[in-house]
Amino acid sequence: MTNTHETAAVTDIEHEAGHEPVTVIGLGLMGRALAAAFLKAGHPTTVWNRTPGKAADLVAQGAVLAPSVADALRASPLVVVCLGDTAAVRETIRPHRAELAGRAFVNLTSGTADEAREMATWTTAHLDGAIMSIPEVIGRPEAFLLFSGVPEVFEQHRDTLSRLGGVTFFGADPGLASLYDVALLGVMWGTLNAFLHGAALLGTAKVDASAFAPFANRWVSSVTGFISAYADQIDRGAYPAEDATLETHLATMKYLVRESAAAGIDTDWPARIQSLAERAIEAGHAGTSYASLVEVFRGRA
Ligand code: FVH
Repeated sequence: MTNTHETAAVTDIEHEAGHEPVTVIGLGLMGRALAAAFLKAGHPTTVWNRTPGKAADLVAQGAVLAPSVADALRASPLVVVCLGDTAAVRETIRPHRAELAGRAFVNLTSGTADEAREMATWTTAHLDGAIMSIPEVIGRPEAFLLFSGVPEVFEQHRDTLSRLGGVTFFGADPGLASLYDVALLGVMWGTLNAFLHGAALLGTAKVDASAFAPFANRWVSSVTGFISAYADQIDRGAYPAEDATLETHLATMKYLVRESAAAGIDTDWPARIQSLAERAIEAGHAGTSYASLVEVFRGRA
């Protein structure tokens, strides 16, 4: 077996040459996109998938299909895993974790922060990552990926990982990339739910969703400005109502609930928005800014 120092030296040489070998385990929609991006960038790429037939296109492009997980792990100094969930990673990788010694193990499977921290105990060279993009854009500049874990491992493999898209490293806590991931997905679902609710509401007046979309997009772009201003208030722990008080927001929220009820569409979403604001106001935040709602989410209001 190659020792850690030899593997590290080999990795350095190949890294400098810009084409270190990579193994991709998991060839679902995302795994295939990851492997294709590495291949396109000229990295010798070994792949493994539970259902081997999914490797056919990649093999045609030059990938090597490993006959077993252990062979796939042994093939490269950098191993990227992208499976359906953490249970699949445990089932697939943990029995072979001895093979991870001397290799960088990068888990791009979605999971919780604690799951990432547990996986970090399998090997000394672990990174956990979150992919904030769809398969179609992987390998393009608009794709972005978040990482945390062993800083030296990230630095050593940064260029190779950058073949997938823009990369950001959040430091040594292996759970932090996953925490960012779920927080950002929450932003996505909250925004999309609001859009879908609005589309349903306007649909009752025979307005097409595609007519609503440009206005929604323009408004979301304004809301990004609110996010930056409120982030500063949250960090300062002070919520001066520089734009509107929470009480003013609440009065308008009630229209959204009433309009939804009048239109005969589901009122659950706006009623929840209203209820969050009411809880903050009951806790004394009537005259503060919308950002004071963070105290409700923190469980303090
Ligand atoms: N697709 C996307 O847009 C999102 C973007 C953000 C990040 N996610 C995460 O990426 C992980 C994989 O997602 P995916 O879209 O590639 O998922 P599938 O196409 O369903 O492929 C799943 C692969 O996992 C293999 N697999 C599942 N269970 C097992 C198991 N018990 N043992 C071994 N392999 C397993 C599956 O194998 P097979 O069904 O082809 O044999 C696929 O390779 C995911 O965490 C997303 O949240 C993607």
